[in-house]
Amino acid sequence: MHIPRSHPRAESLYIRERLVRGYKEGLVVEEGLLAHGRGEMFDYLIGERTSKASHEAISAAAQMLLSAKHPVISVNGNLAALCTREIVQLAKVVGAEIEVNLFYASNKRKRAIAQAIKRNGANKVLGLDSKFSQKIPGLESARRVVDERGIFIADVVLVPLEDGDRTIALKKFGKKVITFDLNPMSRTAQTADITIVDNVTRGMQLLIKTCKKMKRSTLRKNFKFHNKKNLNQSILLIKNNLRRMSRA
Ligand code: PTJ
Repeated sequence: MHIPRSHPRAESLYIRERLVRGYKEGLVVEEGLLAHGRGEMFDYLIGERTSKASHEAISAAAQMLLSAKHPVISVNGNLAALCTREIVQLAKVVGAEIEVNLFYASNKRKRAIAQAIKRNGANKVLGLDSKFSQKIPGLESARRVVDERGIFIADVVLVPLEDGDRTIALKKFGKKVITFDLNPMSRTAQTADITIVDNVTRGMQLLIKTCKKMKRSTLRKNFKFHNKKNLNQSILLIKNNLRRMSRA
């Protein structure tokens, strides 16, 4: 479908197209399309742009990733479809491993996702070889199966579009968790160490830029970030936008 650039919602329609293409190529599950719809609704409520609070969260995430000893980017179907190139770029900038980890797991989809990432320049993608499988304790879903060279030994895990149970399990397992979630009230958003309330399509690009800039300057060793306070700013932004819309 041709979407004219002048269309008022061109950007979100392009994003939707990318996700549908990902679905047709076998990267995304049907449930992923539904999850995206949920995200679109929250994106609308935050004004479809990166807020001041999200810029702060991105800055904190860059600090955490660059200071990590063994950072890992956890990739699911939606992230693979929306940010294939960015996953590889970010991994290179911060020296992270890339691991495929799916809620609705199948080997076929894992392979399709890994191939798409490799086509965009990654040499290595973890999470496919059962020889290296380990389990995160306290988790029932397929996402408990992780790679012993990746998430299992990671100190910092970036888990965009995550489900609440795994965030809690990862935290209990001693990991620092960074997430992208457009819903500031979700269990993942509320449980992670750093939640970036932004569309992953905008946020990943900004995170890469911020990491590149920070690498050139000095990293602050003991940076402080209050996730709950930051999330409250996003909730307030939604409240104010709703109030403005209902007054108009
Ligand atoms: O590929 P799989 O098998 O691992 O499955 C992935 C999905 C996304 C289906 C699975 O993780 C899932 O069901 O996720 P949830 O629990 O629906 O959570 C998705 C969260 O991400 C929701 O809070 C959405 O608001 C949010 N979200 C959706 N699209 C975006 C987003 N956040 C940032 N950017 C988006 N583009």
